[in-house]
Amino acid sequence: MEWKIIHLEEVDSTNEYAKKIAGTSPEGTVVVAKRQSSGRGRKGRSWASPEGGLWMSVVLKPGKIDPRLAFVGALAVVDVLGDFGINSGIKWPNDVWVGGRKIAGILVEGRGSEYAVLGIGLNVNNPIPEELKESATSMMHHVGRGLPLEKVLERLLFHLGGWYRVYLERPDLLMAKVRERTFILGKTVRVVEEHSVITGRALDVLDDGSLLLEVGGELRRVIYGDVSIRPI
Ligand code: BT5
Repeated sequence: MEWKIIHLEEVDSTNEYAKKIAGTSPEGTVVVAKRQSSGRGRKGRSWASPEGGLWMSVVLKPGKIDPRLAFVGALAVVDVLGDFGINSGIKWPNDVWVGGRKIAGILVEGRGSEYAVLGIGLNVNNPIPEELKESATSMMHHVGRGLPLEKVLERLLFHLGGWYRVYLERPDLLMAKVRERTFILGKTVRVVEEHSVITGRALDVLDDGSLLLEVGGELRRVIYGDVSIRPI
């Protein structure tokens, strides 16, 4: 993949910026900002984005938007962390965790068949806000020193390109890797939906990206996007 990188000092959200230019920009356009003034998670949640982290969004044109694109980002993050000696796992559907804490989040947005924007927030050298100290961590914390952001970005794009190709050509292999990296499988989890909470054992990630749960002896399929999962 040919990457074309747009570096910004500050922006509201790299996903918002990328969506604005996606229609007229080629696949592989990357928007990176030093700071986001209103970084976003799913469902309007906010994403803390002080200077020192890697906040970026990539314009992709795979033909249709598919929630499994989030796994392309998550697998690439797991690989980058591996390059820096950090062991991590995917917390379905869109987080990467290290040692019980969230180090990265993925946000996929898009417009039908036109484009997809794959946003990745990865805590690198940035401070973790006080209210997230119990639940979030950074690469610097695990490596014991600050890391060159440019190098982290370069490795991330390298892995993203690789996993994106696997997604396009062999989605079955992508999903096999996701299963291997998903650390909640076999564990009891709490699934928090908008109006309900269910507790069950996570059995599998299915080929369409949904999570298969066993709840009181019955199988339940949980679709990506509507839930957050808490290990218990
Ligand atoms: C996510 O949402 O995890 C997706 C985050 C995507 C962020 C990237 S940064 C570049 C691009 N531009 C954007 O505006 N967004 C993308 P969700 O699963 O909804 O998780 C959000 C929750 O994570 C928040 O409610 C906090 O609890 C927690 N959180 C916020 N900031 C965090 C941080 N820096 N590190 C770890 N956890 C954080």
